[in-house]
Amino acid sequence: MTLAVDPARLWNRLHDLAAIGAYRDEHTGLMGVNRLALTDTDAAGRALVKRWFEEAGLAVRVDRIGNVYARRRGLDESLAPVVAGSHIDSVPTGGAFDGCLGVLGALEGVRALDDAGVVTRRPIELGFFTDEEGCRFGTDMLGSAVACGRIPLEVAWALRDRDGKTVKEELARIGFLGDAEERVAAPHAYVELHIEQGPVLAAEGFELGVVTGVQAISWQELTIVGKSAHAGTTPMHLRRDAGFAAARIHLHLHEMIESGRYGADMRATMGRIEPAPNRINVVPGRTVCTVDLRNPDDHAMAAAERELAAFVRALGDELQLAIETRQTARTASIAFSGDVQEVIARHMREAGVHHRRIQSGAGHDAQEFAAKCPTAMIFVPGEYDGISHNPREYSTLEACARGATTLLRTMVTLAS
Ligand code: HGY
Ligand code: MN
Ligand code: MN
Repeated sequence: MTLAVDPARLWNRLHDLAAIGAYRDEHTGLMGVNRLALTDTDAAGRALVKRWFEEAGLAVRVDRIGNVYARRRGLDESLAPVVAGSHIDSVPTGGAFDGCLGVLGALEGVRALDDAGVVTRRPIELGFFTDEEGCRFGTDMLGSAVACGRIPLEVAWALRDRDGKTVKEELARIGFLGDAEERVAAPHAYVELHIEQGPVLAAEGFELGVVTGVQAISWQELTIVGKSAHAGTTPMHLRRDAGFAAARIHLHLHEMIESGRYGADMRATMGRIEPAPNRINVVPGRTVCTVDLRNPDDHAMAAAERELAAFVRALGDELQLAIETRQTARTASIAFSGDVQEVIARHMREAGVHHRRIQSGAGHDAQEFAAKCPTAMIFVPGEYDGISHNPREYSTLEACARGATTLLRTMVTLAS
């Protein structure tokens, strides 16, 4: 009997969840998703998925960092579980698939097991992790990093958003400050289904991807302090322009990449640039900006961070500005388990799915579990050049079902 998920059920649930925090995007005119971590919309999404877990007869627990697990009993409850999770929080301009496909795809897999009356030897645990995106409280993979021991619970609880609200206060406010132990015992294995969020699989005509690993991630927040001044009366050489400094840093990042010194795959993003007082006739006296660096090569990443730090120091001296840099996230590149990759690839081969191995450009909760147990991921292709963190994010019903069925069969193999 060949196990498979119900495509329509998965598709309907993806869209039921996407309706929570839905907004009409002014630029694309499309309906996007805005479920920023621990906001009321995230709370509503959490409550809906938690209810779906309960309706599927799973034993649900909420831990102290707000991670939600749903356990399906195995024949031998003493064995370590196979875990399949992802996240349901989104960036403010999100789509229906990022994270949600992995959580709902795993849930549909468990429902298919129930429909088929299959009980696995090992327990299976589904899960969604708190603030994977990291763009409200400043560091990514927050819930899974606490679960796997990279970030201490107290540090995570104390993180503040730009209004000064802490993670702990917000967890309590939305009713997800659970009491279950947040540190996971090592699962037997961890598998995550996710959209590629890049152009490769679709462009090369592959139906699915077996993910080999995740590239290194470095996030920094720079606070540049100069002097606000009159735009008309202040001669250029007397200015301490904190906005100009951010522009110089932004330009330097692109020069670093164009130099090729850090490899062909280096990526840099200045996603946040906030001058103050942000008025047309005032030279910005203060600017907060962020730098997101990505590189599959750890040495090249470290070299790029060193050069950027040296450039920022020299720029501060040149422009007579104080520039404070705070590292807000830093993870090394991760290689996923070859054994788990092979289980995934074998199920793809047996189903006649045209697939390839692929490195992940985005960070994922799986990168944290790779430190605890054999871990790998399955990618489904994204349409429209795999655009993501944008309401145009899209993958087809067939691709999502194919990915979820592969996840299901992989979970069964690992749990048997
Ligand atoms: O930033 C990332 O790579 C992921 O979307 N959190
Ligand atoms: Mn994601
Ligand atoms: Mn994302």
